[in-house]
Amino acid sequence: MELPRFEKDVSSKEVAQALGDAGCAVIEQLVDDELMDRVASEVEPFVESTPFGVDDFMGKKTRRTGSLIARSSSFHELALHPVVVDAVKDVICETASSMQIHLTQIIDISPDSQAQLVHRDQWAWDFFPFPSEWEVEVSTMWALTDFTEENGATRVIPGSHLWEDKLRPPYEETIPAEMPRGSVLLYAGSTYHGGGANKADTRRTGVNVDYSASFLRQEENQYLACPPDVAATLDPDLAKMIGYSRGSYALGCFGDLQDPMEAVNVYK
Ligand SMILES: O=C(O)CCC(=O)C(=O)O
Ligand SMILES: [Fe+2]
Repeated sequence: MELPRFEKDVSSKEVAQALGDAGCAVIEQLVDDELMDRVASEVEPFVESTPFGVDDFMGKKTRRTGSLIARSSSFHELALHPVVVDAVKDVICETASSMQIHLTQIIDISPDSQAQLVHRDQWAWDFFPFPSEWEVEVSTMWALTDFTEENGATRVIPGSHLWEDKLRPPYEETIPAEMPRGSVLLYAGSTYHGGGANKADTRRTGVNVDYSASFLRQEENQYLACPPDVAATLDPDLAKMIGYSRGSYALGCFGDLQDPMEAVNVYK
C-alpha cells in the first residue's frame, strides 16, 4: 500500500479518510517557511542544551526536547492547525468523547544515527491491546528540515494499523515518509513506524505532536510542562486541549468537582 499524499488545500475529512484506510498520510507544505523559521529559532536554544537519548529506542544520537507549548509560542500554530486538529478529532472521537494533546517534542536526529525499532506509539499505554476499531491516538510529525530517506525520515508501514498487535516488523517492510520542510506526516497510534537512520551529514529535525483520547494518561505531563499560570497566557482552546478541561464526564476535575479552567482563570 502507498503512503497517501495531499496538497495543502486538502480537507480534514479527506485526511481522516486516509488515516482510516492507510493509518498514515502526508500533507505537503501545509505551512510556510516563515512559520518554520520562527519555530526553529524559538526551540533551537532548548534543543542545543538537550542531552542525547539514553538508549537505542530514544536514540543515542537523537535529542528529544519537550514542553513546546511553554517554550515556543509559534509552535502553537502547528499544534492547533485546523486541518490537522479536525482530522485527528474525526479519527479519535469516533469512539472517544474528546481528545487532548498527549506529547509535544522536537525529535532531532544527528548524523550517523541508527534506525529506531519499528513500533506502535499506543504501546506507551503498557501495551494495552486496544481493539482495532478503537483509534485512541494520532501522532503528527512536522518537518522542520526536509525529511529524506538519507537523513532519517520517519519510516511507516501503510495499512499496518490493521495488523495484529505486538509484531516486530523488519525495517525492510517500512517506507520513508519523505517530505519537504513545512509538511506534516500523520499516523495512527496503531500504525507500525519508527525513526529512520540518519546517513546524511546534517540533522533531521521533526516537530512531534501527538493527540490522544482524553480518558488516557498523557505521555508528557502537561500540568508540569505548562502549569496554570503559564496556561493562563494561552488561547483557552489550547489550554483545554493540553488537559485543562474535563475528559469524558468528570475526569480531571479538582476540588469540589470544579472545572480545571477555574484553576487557570485565577491567574487572568
Ligand atoms: O523520529 C521519528 O521519525 C519517529 C520517532 C518515533 O516514532 C517515536 O519516538 O515514537
Ligand atoms: Fe513512534
